[in-house]
Amino acid sequence: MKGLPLEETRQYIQELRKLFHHAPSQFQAWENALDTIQKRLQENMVRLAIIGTIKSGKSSLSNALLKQDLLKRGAGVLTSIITRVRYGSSPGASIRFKSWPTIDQEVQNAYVILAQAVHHDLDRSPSLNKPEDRQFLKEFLEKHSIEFSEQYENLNQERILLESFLQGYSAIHGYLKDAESNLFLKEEELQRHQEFVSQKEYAVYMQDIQLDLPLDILSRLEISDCQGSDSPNPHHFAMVQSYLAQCSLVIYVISSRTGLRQADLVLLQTLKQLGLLQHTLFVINLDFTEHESLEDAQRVLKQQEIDLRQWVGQPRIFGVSALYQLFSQSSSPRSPRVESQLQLWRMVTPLIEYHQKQWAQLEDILQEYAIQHAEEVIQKSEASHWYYLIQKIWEFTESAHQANHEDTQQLQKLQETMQKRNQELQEAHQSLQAALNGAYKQLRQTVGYDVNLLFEKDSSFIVSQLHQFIQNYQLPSGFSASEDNLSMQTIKFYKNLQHQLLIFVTEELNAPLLDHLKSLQNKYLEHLQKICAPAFNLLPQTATSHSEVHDVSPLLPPQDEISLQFPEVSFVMFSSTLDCHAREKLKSFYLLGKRLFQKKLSVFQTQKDKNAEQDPTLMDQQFWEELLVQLKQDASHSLEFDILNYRENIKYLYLCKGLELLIESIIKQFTLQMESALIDCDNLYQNLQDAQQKKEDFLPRLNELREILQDLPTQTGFPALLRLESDKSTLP
Ligand SMILES: Nc1nc2c(ncn2[C@@H]2O[C@H](COP(=O)(O)OP(=O)(O)OP(=O)(O)O)[C@@H](O)[C@H]2O)c(=O)[nH]1
Ligand SMILES: [Mg+2]
Repeated sequence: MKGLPLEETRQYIQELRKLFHHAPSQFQAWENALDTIQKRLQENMVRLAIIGTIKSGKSSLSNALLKQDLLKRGAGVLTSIITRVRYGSSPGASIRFKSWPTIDQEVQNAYVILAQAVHHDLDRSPSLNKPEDRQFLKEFLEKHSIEFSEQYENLNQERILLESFLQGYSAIHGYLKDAESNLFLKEEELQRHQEFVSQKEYAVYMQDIQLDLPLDILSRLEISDCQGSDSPNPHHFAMVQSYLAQCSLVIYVISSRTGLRQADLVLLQTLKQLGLLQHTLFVINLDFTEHESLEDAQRVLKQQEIDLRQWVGQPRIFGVSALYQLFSQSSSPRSPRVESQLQLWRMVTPLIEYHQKQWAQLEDILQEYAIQHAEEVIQKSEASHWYYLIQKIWEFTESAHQANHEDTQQLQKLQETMQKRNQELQEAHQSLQAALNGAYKQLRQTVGYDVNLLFEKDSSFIVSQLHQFIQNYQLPSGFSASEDNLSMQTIKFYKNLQHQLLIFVTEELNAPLLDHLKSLQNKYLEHLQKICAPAFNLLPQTATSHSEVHDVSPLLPPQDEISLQFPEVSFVMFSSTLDCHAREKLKSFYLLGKRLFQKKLSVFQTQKDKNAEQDPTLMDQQFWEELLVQLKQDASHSLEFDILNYRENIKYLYLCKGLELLIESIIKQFTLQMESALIDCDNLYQNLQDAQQKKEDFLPRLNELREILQDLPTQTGFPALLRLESDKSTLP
């Protein structure tokens, strides 16, 4: 990572290792500590989400920032996933596949909807991994292909999904496991990731994708190209929302052709609810062919500014052409088509100069934001971890140097001090573990209480809004009371209700829920921070006993708090939970509908016979209204079950799981710091004895290394390390 000289530190440890053959565990401990710092810096990246509606130019803009045409442009709606791009020392892609249980759930949900429409075997739960079930699905789709394409157009989504799963099976199944799994593509295969994104028979199997590139811009930023927020599938938007919840910076792409549209309002609302509007840069993607003059483009930009002002006081707006930037600055060779497009633009458009200025500003502001954030993070914790490590290495080299000069009495004193310190640290480790165990037990209860409150029937905004939604739900038009189409009507009802509910939940509830969970996480983090602080503060203190023996540089003052981050636990959105158990739900809707239908139909018939003069359409309407009341009751009941299920998942699979991982990582961090602080006395002396025999080589090299280490901290603004007093005489 840039910022701290971590690579130099690693090389330094390796050099030192060559000199001391007998202390492998000591060096391993330092290397582990370095790895952790590196990993934590990586996790503390500025996450930049590139969002906007479909085809606004998000992928073109991401590519322009990366200076290469790498991410699939015009990826299409069906295959929407998020592509994360991170720093990596060599280029590569990691494709994450869904787990078998997730795939089977999707297959079964799609199957049951199709099967119900054509009165097929509803009790079957086909599993894609079984050859006989694949054959069964294949025959099922073939048998009803005409019905599906001619009569049941509204079931297209399910049909295409099943077909894609079947088509992609032979190529993909080797990668799949019971848990999510990864496929890594190395440098020369990198472009292949586009196949996975753009071909729906592969894309249906994918969870998400991460690219690693050795680019400067990524040293502080993780860039994510998100799918269009207005995809007809509400789950796509839910994925964007859950990614946004982890982001600290957003680029919002708006096409100059369309400006802000209805679909943008929902996205803006989400940004507002997640508190991200102040951290959003708006890019108006200028289509050069649309604007004849600079004035025209500026007029469009002005209008966008007026519209956006309703959302954010001073929107930061940039008018650029993502495609021009990409084509003109791409590091890869240009195709003849791209070359002629560029030439044409250069001849006809009056916007190039304006674009260039705006682009430069956009890049500057991104840099500035990333550096500022990185500094905040570094200052907050990692720099002090690194400095602490450096001081430990320094103490080791100084002790080795000293031991080489001093008499046995001094050596013994040094050894005793080190042993005492080792013991103190072991004790601190034990008490930290005990304190965290206790805290975890208590926090589990708090989580239970907090989450129950969030979903409590009478007080929760979530539950009350959901019930309100069901109450206000209206049947879609086109229902009629005849028994022969009951099955299709039930599906229609189920699909419509489910779809409306999904949209409602993603648009109205997901964002406030995420925001609420974030504040719960922060509350737990603060609590744990207080618990850990004493043990972590002990780390620098234990060293003071050593500085009493030798005048080494003063260590960092104790920190009031250590910086903790809630770990990345995969979060299931409420909207996804609603899609589970489609088979059971649909069946129960169907049975309920059938039962009511038969009962009502006979009542209806007798009433109709008795009141021959009453308007039949009115009675028909009355029948559906009564049926609707019953169906709503059933839907409410099933929703309550979903809420309960989701509530428990949030508690145990998300928050408690996160806390468990967090506590694990705190202990690990402490252990690592402790291990890097422990000086392996026995090995040190064995090393020194060894070195005595080849003194001529050893001492000069050790002195060289001490020189290098002494100044390493000054690169980051820390003071140089202080030499041992007694050393002065031995220096030339
Ligand atoms: N003419 C023209 N085409 C553009 C412009 N910007 C992007 N495109 C093209 O429009 C198509 C969609 O652009 P993308 O960058 O893929 O847009 P997106 O927002 O990522 O689209 P989705 O991911 O499908 O939502 C691609 O074929 C681009 O090459 C532009 O300013 N002018
Ligand atoms: Mg795209």
